[in-house]
Amino acid sequence: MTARSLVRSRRTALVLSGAALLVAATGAEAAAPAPPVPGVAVAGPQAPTVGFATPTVVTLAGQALTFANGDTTGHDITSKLTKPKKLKYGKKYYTIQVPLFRSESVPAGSTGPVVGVEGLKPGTYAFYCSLHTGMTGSLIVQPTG
Ligand SMILES: [Cu+2]
Repeated sequence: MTARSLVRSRRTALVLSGAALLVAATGAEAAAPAPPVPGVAVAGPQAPTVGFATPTVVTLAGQALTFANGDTTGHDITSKLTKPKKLKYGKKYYTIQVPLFRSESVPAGSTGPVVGVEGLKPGTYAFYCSLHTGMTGSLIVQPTG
């Protein structure tokens, strides 16, 4: 082996080990779990005037959403989109429209679940407070993995 070919093979070895490091780093990044997503919507003081403290809320698909009301009056979270729901009354069936997701009216200083969020597909969903329709926001459901 000449001196020149020895230098060349050492260089090749260095480049290869660099590539191995790069692959290892990329692999570690891909294996890292998705960052946690808050899953909490918040109303703060003066919410009927200033709106939700979290006008944009983010969850992962399948994740629950909690509504925390830090205001001095009750609020809720109601989706703008509705879905049909069949009801039987006597012998007849009726179809009514219900929100895709909603919370009960949450009293001041309390928290409550926003029912129906876990079943949402990834996407962006507009919501409002049915007691103060000027309070509006967006829920972004992110895909998992
Ligand atoms: Cu409200």
